[in-house]
Amino acid sequence: MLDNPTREAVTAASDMGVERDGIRHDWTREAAQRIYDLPFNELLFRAQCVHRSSFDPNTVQKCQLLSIKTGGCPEDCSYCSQSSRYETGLKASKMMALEEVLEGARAAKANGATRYCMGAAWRGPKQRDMPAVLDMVREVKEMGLETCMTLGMLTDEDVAQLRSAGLDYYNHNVDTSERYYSEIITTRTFADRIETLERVREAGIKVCSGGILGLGETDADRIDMLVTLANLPEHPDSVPINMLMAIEGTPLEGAAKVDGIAFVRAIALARIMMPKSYVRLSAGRSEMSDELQAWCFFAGANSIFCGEQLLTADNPGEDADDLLFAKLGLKAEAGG
Ligand code: SAM
Ligand code: DTB
Ligand code: SF4
Repeated sequence: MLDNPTREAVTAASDMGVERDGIRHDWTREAAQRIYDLPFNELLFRAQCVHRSSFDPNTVQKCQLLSIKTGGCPEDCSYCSQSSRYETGLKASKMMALEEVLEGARAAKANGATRYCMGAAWRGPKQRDMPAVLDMVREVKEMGLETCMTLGMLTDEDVAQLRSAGLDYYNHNVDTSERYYSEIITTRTFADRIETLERVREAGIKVCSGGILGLGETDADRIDMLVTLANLPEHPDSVPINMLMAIEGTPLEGAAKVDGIAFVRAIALARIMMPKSYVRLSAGRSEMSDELQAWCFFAGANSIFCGEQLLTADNPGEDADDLLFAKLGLKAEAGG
């Protein structure tokens, strides 16, 4: 005879400190590792229980990306197509005109996106760029979309300006564990990233922060990265989990593929440790099977990037996603 699996899972979840509203900021690597290492069925069942306590399990948020300033970036992020240090064949371009950004936002809205995420290939914005960026925030917001920007490191002045323009979210990923970080990026530190996240949070802008799997990191690095996010003073509102899209010409062009089961485990761990955050199944979906994506949704991912392009790389596009949502009986979250 089987024990009552639901009660068992709830009791175990409570041992892990994730019962009721489930917000904890004192995760240890050991506690996280124990969850990550659970038998797969057990882990997914627990993640699904946690997921259902805060979210409708059949609704997925759709966000659309736009690169408002592409390429020519001075930073050396080893995974990135936009760093000027690598020959990736990407053509650098100037900042996009406001009307083009709004055109993209209108199309995104028509496709069911509720958030528009605008990214620039900068170490951080220059003061001279800010007026145009702030206009984009104001006008996209005016269209009834949530606004998100990812512009690199921010100063106090930058966050104050973004806040007063009404920016809803700022994306800045920790990318990997503190230990592994310097293997991937040398032009700014893990501490720099945490500092920008702190500024954003203190200014009252919602935080979007996650990372990438597939940079050559170990399971322990993946767990440490998620523990860092879960132990921030507030859990990020959105946690994008990217699977590396290996870009030709970057130092990581030949990186080994991430094991799908390990990827699902990371999603489940993010869901359990940050029960009220949107966990976004981010870059890499164009190389994932429907089955792998389905497992990610079951493990607690409830947000995706929609559209045919991420910033510079491919994404499945509307037709493929419509089909996937229909097969899985998922619906897109309604806009405000
Ligand atoms: N330049 C800004 C910055 O780095 O903060 C904003 C844009 S940057 C491209 C945003 C994030 O996208 C990175 O932090 C990284 O997590 C993710 N990303 C970039 N290239 C990727 C790739 N090839 N595969 C997966 N994720 C990637
Ligand atoms: C995030 O975590 N992933 C997005 C968004 N935040 C800015 C970017 C993914 C980029 C994938 C590679 C590319 O398009 O160049
Ligand atoms: Fe530049 Fe951002 Fe790419 Fe790093 S991830 S090289 S900062 S665009």
